[in-house]
Amino acid sequence: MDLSVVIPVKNEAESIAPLVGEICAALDGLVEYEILFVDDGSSDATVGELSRLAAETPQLRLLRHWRNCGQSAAIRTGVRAARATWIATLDGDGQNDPADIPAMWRLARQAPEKPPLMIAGYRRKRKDTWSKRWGSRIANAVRGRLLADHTPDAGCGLKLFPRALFLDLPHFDHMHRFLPALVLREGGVVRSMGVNHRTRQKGVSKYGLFDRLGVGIIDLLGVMWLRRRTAHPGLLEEIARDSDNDASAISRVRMASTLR
Ligand SMILES: Nc1nc2c(ncn2[C@@H]2O[C@H](COP(=O)(O)OP(=O)(O)O)[C@@H](O)[C@H]2O)c(=O)[nH]1
Ligand SMILES: [Mg+2]
Repeated sequence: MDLSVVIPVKNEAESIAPLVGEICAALDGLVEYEILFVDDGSSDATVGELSRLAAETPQLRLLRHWRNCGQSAAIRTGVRAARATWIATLDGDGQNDPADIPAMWRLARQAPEKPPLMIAGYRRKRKDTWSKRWGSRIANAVRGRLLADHTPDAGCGLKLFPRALFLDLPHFDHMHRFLPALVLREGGVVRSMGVNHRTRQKGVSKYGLFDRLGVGIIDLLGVMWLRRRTAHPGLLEEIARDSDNDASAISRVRMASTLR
């Protein structure tokens, strides 16, 4: 399998069916894929709706947290359960456009295997409220300044990356907002790609402007600390025993790669 599309959802019952249709339309015939929804303790009809769709969509899988653990934990659950080498994430409310995934996929396929690449969506024209757009603009500016992640829209839900890369990253609540900085810390590369963004048609936003501010500052300090406390060995050298010629001799194999 090529690609696992991981979608965290909380109370998105009405948005799911159209989103699944769009994902299939974008990926059918292009890649071998699965769609992994991670329900995070929804109290609406999300699980029923997903079960109904799973019966008619063979590539759809449903994972469920029994209690609400947050968007980052749901993404991690999906990535861990994923069967493909590559992961695409997107929001479950339909604001991200699945039609952007093929371009991201093509870019990923052209890139060398090392260093590992994350492609981050960049919502050129955000279709959110004025307060959310400005809140996000300020958060991205502060984040970019303090973390030097060179990513204009770190919070965009649409991203594509190797599964193994994500699983190497430190995990904490709301780490999904810091993925570019964490990937750079791991020796990876991040490229931003302009993507479409749409108005939420159904359901309500789960995040207000101020509810993330306090903990967001603590997260930012935590990621700054993580980035400072990193040591990379650079080239990895494996020293192998050459048993054919002389049991005590060693042959040095220089692997032209980084540790990752
Ligand atoms: N699994 C999980 N998903 C969540 C949670 N909160 C939000 N989401 C999902 O994360 C995505 C983005 O949330 P949304 O409310 O649209 O945020 P906004 O676009 O910033 O207003 C949507 O798919 C939500 O269903 C949560 O606590 N757990
Ligand atoms: Mg949204």
